[in-house]
Amino acid sequence: MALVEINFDGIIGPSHNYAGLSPGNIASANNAGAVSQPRAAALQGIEKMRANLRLGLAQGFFMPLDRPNRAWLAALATDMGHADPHIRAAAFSASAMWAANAATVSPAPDAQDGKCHLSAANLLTMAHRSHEWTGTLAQLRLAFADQRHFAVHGPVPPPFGDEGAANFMRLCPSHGEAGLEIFVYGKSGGPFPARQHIESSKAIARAHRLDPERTLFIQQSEAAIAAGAFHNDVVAVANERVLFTHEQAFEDPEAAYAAIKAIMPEAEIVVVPADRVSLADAVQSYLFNAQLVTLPSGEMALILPTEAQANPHVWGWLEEHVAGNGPIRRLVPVDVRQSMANGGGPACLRLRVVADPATIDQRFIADEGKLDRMAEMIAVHWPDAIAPDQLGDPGLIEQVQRARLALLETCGLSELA
Ligand code: SUG
Repeated sequence: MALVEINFDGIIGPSHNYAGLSPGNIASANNAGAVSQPRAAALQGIEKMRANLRLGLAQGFFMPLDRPNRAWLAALATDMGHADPHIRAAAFSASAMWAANAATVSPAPDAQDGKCHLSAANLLTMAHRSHEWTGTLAQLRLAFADQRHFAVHGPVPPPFGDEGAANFMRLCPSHGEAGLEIFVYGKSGGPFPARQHIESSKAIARAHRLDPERTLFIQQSEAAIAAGAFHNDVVAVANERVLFTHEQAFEDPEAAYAAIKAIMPEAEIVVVPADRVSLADAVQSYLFNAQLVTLPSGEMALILPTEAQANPHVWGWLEEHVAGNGPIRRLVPVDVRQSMANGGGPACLRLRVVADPATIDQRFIADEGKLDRMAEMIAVHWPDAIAPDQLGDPGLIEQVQRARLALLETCGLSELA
């Protein structure tokens, strides 16, 4: 069985808007009240997938969730016509696009039962994300229905926050071999919420039947959270034997590196020093919110937002790294500006699953033809623009619901309706 890394991107939903719903996420706060462009946003996401396919990478996708979430509003004894504005915005958010937050995934070689485990994240720290998991779980159960190969778990119960793979890294000699799983958690007390609680990470490690000898729990630095790294994947990313990290990503970096090396001596830790790239530059440019991938040639590439190219400190450091002997051999900037303006870079938009693609429901696997058909659908149905005061507009709500149903039908996934 050939295990490969497949990136599942969240299709950017037709209700994409800037409501400023995520305290601690600087881009979301700065763009609160701006007019969004859902059609352009979704097409940027499709182009990112297309570019990855052309690099020879395996690509999948997840459908947008049904928004507004009427069941959630009903549980709050309200509806879009009557809800308070912040509840209305939370019900309407397209935040499920950031698929890195959908689940934590432990590939089969790491689990004692030899299955790939996926745990839907509860995302309970942010109201607008706390109701994603029901739709996400339904989709995971469909895509990874083959129980010989996959075990799909529901979310960790409250009050323990879990943000899925955004606070999770895996180091391994190659994707298909047993690896070291690293859970990064935050401690409350700073100016912004610490969204990933250690209790959740430990529960997931147990549910996934991981080997405790090859599992680490590392504390995210409080300075990073305070600087706007609301998820660890804003300041660090791993691929195979390489960890690419900001110097201030972890509360005790030297202890973290030593613990990693003790389990995996061949790990290569590339640290970007704070005197070259400040935490503020890292958060503004999303340099680390990149897809660090192994190309078919065996070389590693960093698929990163164009904002990183525009930041001279960041780009200068990267160019030096590539010119030298560092493990990252190629830089591939992608335009995901609509998502970036809500604090979601290339890495936020994808969930990594290491599996044999043949064991996954093929309706979730991308090829160029499917991407073409999706792009056509999006061009016809996705709203051109959404201003924050439009969120309760019945005409917009109807358009958003119809648009999603049209995409589901195009992908043969109407059963998710
Ligand atoms: O949870 N933004 C998302 C961005 C998630 C990024 N994901 C990762 N780092 N993996 C969040 O903060 C903004 C929504 C708004 O403000 O309307 C938002 O939810």
